[in-house]
Amino acid sequence: MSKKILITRIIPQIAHELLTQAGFEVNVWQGDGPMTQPELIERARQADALLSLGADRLNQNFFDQCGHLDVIAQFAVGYDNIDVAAATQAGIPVSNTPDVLSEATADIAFGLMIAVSRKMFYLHKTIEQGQWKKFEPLKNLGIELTGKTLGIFGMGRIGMVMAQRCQGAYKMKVIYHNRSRNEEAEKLYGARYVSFEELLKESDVLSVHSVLSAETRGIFNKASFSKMKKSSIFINTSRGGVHKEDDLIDALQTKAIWGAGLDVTNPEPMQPDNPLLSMPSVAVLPHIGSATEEARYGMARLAAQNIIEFYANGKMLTCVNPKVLSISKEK
Ligand code: 8YV
Repeated sequence: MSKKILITRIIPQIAHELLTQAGFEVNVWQGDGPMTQPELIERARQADALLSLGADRLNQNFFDQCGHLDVIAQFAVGYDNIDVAAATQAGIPVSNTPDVLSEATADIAFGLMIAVSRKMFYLHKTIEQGQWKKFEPLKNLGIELTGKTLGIFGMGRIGMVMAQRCQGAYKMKVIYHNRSRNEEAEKLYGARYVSFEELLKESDVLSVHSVLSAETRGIFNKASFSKMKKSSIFINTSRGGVHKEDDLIDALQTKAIWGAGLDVTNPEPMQPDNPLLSMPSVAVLPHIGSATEEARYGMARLAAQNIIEFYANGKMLTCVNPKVLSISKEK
C-alpha cells in the first residue's frame, strides 16, 4: 500500500507532483490558514509522513499522539515550531529547507537596511498623506552606509549572503557573533569574530540571522539595546522572538538606537496600531523573507525530495536530527 503524505498548506505544486510521481498518496490541507492543533493531530494520525509549515505546532502533545509518523519534512529553514527532542525521542527524522531561501532572505535584510537608513517607508507614507509641499534642506535626513560596520548575529548561510551584499555594495567591515567560528566567512569577507558585548558596542548595522532557541529568545532586550550605538540600525529577518518588541519600541522612542527594520515581529502578525509603524526610521514587512517564486519553489522541491529520499534509501538531504536515520524503527 502506498504511503500517505499530509501537506499542511497549499504550497508550490512541485511538491505534490514529485510525491505523486514517486507513488505516494498525497493529501493537501485546503484551508487558507493553518489547521488548529486538534485538526492537525487528527489528520496526521491518518498519514505516514508530514510536510509541515512554520505555523504548525509540533510539540510534545503532538508527538505523544503522532509518534507513528515515519518522517517530517518542514517547508522552512527555521524549525522552532518543532520540538526536535520529542521527534527524536519518537524516532522521527525531521528535515528543513536551508540554502534555497538564503538569497531571498538576505535581500530582505539588505533592503530593510537601506530603507531604514533613508526613512523610505515613512517618507512614502507622507506623500500619500499630502505632506510633500516643498524642499526641506534640514529635514528627512538619513545616514549613509559606506564604510560602516555590519554586525551579524548568527553567521550561517543567510548571514553570509548579507555580509557579501554589504561588503560588495558599501565596503562595510564585517564583525559577527555565533555559536562557533565561521572560518569561511572570515576568509571570504574578512569577518571578525567578536563577543556578544562587542557586537552590540561596535555595530553600525546589527543584523539578526540566528535561530530562535532557549539561548537566543529575547536576547535583544532593554539591556542589549542600551549598549548599542545611538546611531545604529537593528535589523531582524530571522524570528521575532529573538527581540523583545516593547524594549525595541522603548529603545527607538528614547533614541537609544537610531532605527530598525523588521521582517519578523513579536508577536506575528503585527497589529496595525503598533507604534513601530509610525516611526520615521522604522521599516516593517510581513515575514516575506522567503517569498520569491524561486525560493518557495526550491523549498517545496527540497521538502518533497527529503520525503522521497527517506523512503527510497533511508537518507534525507537536509535532516536536522540525523542520528535518528541510523536507528531503524519498528512502526
Ligand atoms: C517561511 C521562514 O515562510 O524558512 C523559514 O524559516 O521563516 C519562512 O521561509 C515560513 O516559516 C513558512 O513555513
